[in-house]
Order: sequence, then structure tokens, then C-alpha cells
Amino acid sequence: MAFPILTPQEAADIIKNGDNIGLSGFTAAGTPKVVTEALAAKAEKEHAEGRPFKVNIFSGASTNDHVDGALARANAIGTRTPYQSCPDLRKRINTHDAHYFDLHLSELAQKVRYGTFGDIDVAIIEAARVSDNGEILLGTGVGMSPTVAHLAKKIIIELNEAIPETIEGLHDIYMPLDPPYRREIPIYKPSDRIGTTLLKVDPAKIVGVVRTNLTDGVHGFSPLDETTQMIGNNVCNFLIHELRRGAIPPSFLPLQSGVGNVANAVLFGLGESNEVPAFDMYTEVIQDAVVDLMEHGKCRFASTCSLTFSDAKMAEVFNNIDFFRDKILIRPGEISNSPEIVRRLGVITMNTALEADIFGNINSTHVVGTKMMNGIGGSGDFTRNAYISIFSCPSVAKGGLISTIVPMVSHLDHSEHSVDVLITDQGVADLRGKDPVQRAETIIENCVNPDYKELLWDYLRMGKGGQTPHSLNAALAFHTTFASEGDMRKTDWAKFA
Ligand code: 0RQ
Repeated sequence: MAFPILTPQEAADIIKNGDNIGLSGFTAAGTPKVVTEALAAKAEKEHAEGRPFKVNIFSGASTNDHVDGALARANAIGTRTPYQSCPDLRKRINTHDAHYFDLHLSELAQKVRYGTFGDIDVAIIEAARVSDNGEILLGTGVGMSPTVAHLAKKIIIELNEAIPETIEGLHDIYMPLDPPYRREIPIYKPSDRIGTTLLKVDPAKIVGVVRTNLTDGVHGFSPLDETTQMIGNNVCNFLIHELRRGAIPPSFLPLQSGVGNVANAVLFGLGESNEVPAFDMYTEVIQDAVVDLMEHGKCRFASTCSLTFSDAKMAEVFNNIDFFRDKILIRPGEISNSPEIVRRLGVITMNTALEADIFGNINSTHVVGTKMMNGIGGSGDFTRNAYISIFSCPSVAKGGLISTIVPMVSHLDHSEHSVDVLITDQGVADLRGKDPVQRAETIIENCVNPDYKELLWDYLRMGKGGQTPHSLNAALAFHTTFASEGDMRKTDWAKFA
């Protein structure tokens, strides 16, 4: 090999305090695993010797504990974007030890190319293979790899022996032109291939190769609980109803689903339904359920940014790779999440809310209005451009102390203008074609937990008129009551009149 073989420590020594680091991958899939651990150790040593050491991390989406976990514990992250889901980093973000800006995933690569955030000093790219001419076979997630590898002054390769080279052919690497006079991204159906299978970089920029054999380490799913199952059934029944009444074409439409147990339950339900025909996915993440759907012929094709499979499921796919080769394309996040393509293909989008208000606004990111949970991720890329945008969540959190449906969201990620349907374990609120009061009535009747129904009917009656009849003194009373009493059910409207 033309490139020096480095230890993780030697690679970490290439990285300087204040550097902008671009990473391959999307979720834990395809994300580097060893250099950032060594970088965290280096930061701790620097801090112990009284010197500052922080780097800025630009990734496709969330990462893994080797990146966000290790660097956050070492307090070595200056700025972080666009998404994370790591408890240790969450703490750093909420104390402003790490500066986090929460961006639509599709937007980051182009903004980096526009020069918005300065140079990319070092890219760390996980690879199944790297050739002397700079051709890279990427791992199981692409994210921002093409952009950061293209822009970085230096590239460190993590050559991962756990990824079989038979994965070749699954990637579709494409970087759009930038404005002005940008042309369309030529995807007209989910399976259209537009790019290359390998990422080509300038080999002169590859400063070294670090060998690894760590798997992505994605955990499997907990068995479906009753609430998740009910949400999943409600989503499926809604889609079947739309199909029956002709509001979804008989051939069905591509699906996007977020991450987590609800998404898994929905896909499981669709797989069980005899009425839903075999469908395609145009999405950012595919999880274990999609593998089963493909094996049963229910999911024909998935365009994605990552294979976020548990290690066991990944092994199953690797062992049967020829079956999956023409059923999956792994693309950069700005393509998998492209608003242009989501709108063109008519994608049905399914994402999760932390809370929703009775008028259909969605908070996906902030716990009780102030504390960052994860980030908006790709939910906005898809929701705003969907054929039908669906949000789901359990009707209560923390054993009923919190109603996820509130008078006014304590933070806004997706506005009423973009949200078509809200679904909880209680039922379905189809908000399309309804004015704010009609939306509120539908949501309270169908989605709110019985413990909170009367409180929310009373709130709606308290409204002081207007198109959206809020009572501004009381709009955040659920949240302030939770802060003072620890239970939203104790909200007393008389105190807020
Ligand atoms: O806390 O774990 O301490 O009990 O929030 O809630 O119900 O387990 O839901 O894991 O699916 O996460 C919105 C965060 C949901 C996620 C969010 C508490 C609850 C629990 C988690 P505990 P659940 P999930 C694809 C698209 C934004 C990005 C996105 C997310 C914890 O889905 O990050 O959609 N979405 N991306 O108890 C206070 C409330 C609460 C609450 C729940 N109203 N107030 N706490 N919780 N509701 C992904 C990518 O873009 C890659």
C-alpha cells in the first residue's frame, strides 16, 4: 500500500487543537471507531498539562460512542453538528461545554462546501478498501463522506477488516453541483443509480491508514411493548385507509421512516398487512425490520444513507449479500434526504415527536422546552416535502406525568403548515384541510391520553378567540406545572386565567 500505516495515536497526533474534523458515516454505520478514541486520550493529556484542546466535529448524523461519547467525556468537542444521540454529549451540549447547532441533515454538506464554517482540516473516513489511486470502498454509512473527503486538507483512512469487500456495488456516490445554475438531481424512482460505487479522492491527501476490525455495534430492538404496538397499528390502519379511498396510488408510494421502536413497529405492521402491496423506501436509515421485509418480498428496494443494522443482522446481510445487492443503494445524506427528490417521488414520511400541540406544531428536539435531546435530524428534510407527513409518539411520557400533547409546544421544529397527520397509541388525527380549531378538536378527541382530555378541552374553551385561540397566560401551564409539581395532570387553569 502506498500510504503509511499509522497507529490510532499517530493518526490523532495529526489533528490539532481547533481543527474542523469531517467524518464518514451516518448513525453508527460507517463512522470511524479508533482515531477519535485516541484523540480523546490526547485531549485528556493536553488538558492535564494545562493546554486547551478541542476539535469541531462535522458528521453525517449521529455517530457512535467512540466519537461523540469518548470526545464528550474528554470535553474535547468545541462545536458539533448536525445531529447526535449520545447521553454524554447531550450533557455537554446542555451545559454549553460543546456548542451544538442543530441543522437539517440534507443541508450540512452543501453549507460546508459553500465555506460557511471554514475549512475542513482533517477527514476521517472508514473504508473497506483503499487503492493507491485514491479509490475508497466506503463502509455501511455514507453521510457527508464525499464532501469532507473532497474538501479536507488531510485524510485519515480507518481501514476496517470487519467490512467485507463484497459490499462493493451498494454505494451510489454523487455530489451535486452547487449554485448558481444548479441542475436537478436525476433520481426519478428510488432505485435510480446516479453516481459511482467508489469514492474517489486525491491520494496525495491521504496521510495515513489505521487498521481496525470493530463492528458498528448497533444494538438490536427491544420487543414491541403495548404502546409501540398500538402506535404501529394506528399508522398501518391509517395508510391502509388512505390506500382504500384512493388517496395513495394502488402501487403505493416510497416510505421514509425515522429510527427507533415505533418505526420498527410500523414497518412490522406493514409487512403483516395483505392490503399493502410491496413497496420501496426512500429514507435515510434502514433498520433490522427492512431486512426481514426484503426477505419476505414486501420491501422491494431501499434507498438509504446507512445500513443501521444490529451486528447480528449485518452479519446476515453480509452472508447473503448477493440477494441484497440489487435491493439497496447507500447514498450521501444530501441525496438520501434531498427535499427535491422527496417532493418528486411523493414520499410518505413517518417521524417521531417528543411533543405536539393541539394545533399540530411539533417539538422533536427539546425536553420541556430547554434541554436538547438529540436534534432535528432528517425529520424536517422529509416532513416539509412529504406526500403525507406523519408524526407519531406515545400519548404520555414518564409514566403519565407528562402529556406529549400540550396546549402550545415548548419548542418548535415542525410547524402546523408541514404536519399532515398526528398519531399516538390513542388514535389518529388527520389534520389536512382543517382550520386550527378543527385541528385541535381532532387531536384532543383522537390522540390525547384520557388523563389529559378534559384539561385540554378546557384549555380550548378558555381561548380568547382569533384564528388560533390560545390563552397566552396558560399556553405553557402544562410545562410550568410539571416544573413545579412534577406532574402535568396537576395543572389548574384557575391559576393561569
Ligand atoms: O426518555 O429514555 O429517559 O425514558 O424521551 O422517548 O418515547 O423512547 O422515543 O427513542 O423514539 O425518541 C423524538 C427523541 C424520540 C427521536 C425522539 C422522553 C421519554 C424517553 C425518548 P427515557 P421515546 P424515541 C430519523 C429522523 C428527532 C430526529 C428525527 C428523535 C425519551 O425520535 O430524536 O426524527 N427525533 N430524525 O420518556 C419529556 C416529553 C417527552 C419526553 C418523550 N414530551 N417530554 N420527555 N420523552 N416525550 C433519524 C435521523 O435523523 C438519523
